[in-house]
Amino acid sequence: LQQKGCVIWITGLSGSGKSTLACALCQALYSRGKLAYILDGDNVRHGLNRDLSFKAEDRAENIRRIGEVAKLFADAGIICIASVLSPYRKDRDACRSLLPEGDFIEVFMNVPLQICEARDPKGLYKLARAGKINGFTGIDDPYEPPLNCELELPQKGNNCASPCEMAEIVISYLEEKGYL
Ligand code: GGZ
Repeated sequence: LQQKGCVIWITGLSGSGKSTLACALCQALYSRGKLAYILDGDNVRHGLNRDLSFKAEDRAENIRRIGEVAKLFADAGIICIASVLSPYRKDRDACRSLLPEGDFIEVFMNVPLQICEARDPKGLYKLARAGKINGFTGIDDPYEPPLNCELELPQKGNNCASPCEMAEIVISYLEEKGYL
């Protein structure tokens, strides 16, 4: 097998750009002839995880299942990109522990709440502020930022980085670590 699998776990608030980065990264990998697959929390919740709500134990189960599926992809030699809000540190760490050392690459989309809320692409922050969604991450449910992630984006002093530029930063990391 030519390709070594791994999991790129993108965490961050709603509206921080996780899905956008996942798409840009997937395209950058395809253009290099590498097989990649995106598991997006929001999408997976329409099928495999359609029985789960946003209460803490259901989020934990959502993340556990996505972590297990991501591991299967990595075992198959595929670069699996998981774009999942995954607000609780212990749930992300449990996914990390499923994989061999180095194969779980945590990418933190470090975008302040204020900016995510201003973007509000789906109008969900507005609904949460109006009390129409309860337990919305960042409003009335916590987000625990990673303490030891492999990458943080956008990088310091580069708030204008485009999704493609951020994808290239991840690509460089993968090259450096021998995954590409
Ligand atoms: C957070 C919510 C909620 C609540 C619906 N809290 O911008 P989006 O829309 O696409 O990202 C959010 C997505 C999060 O799903 P995940 O499966 O990634 O979350 S978790 O890891 O916490 O299980 C948002 C939408 O679902 N959404 N209600 N209450 N985000």
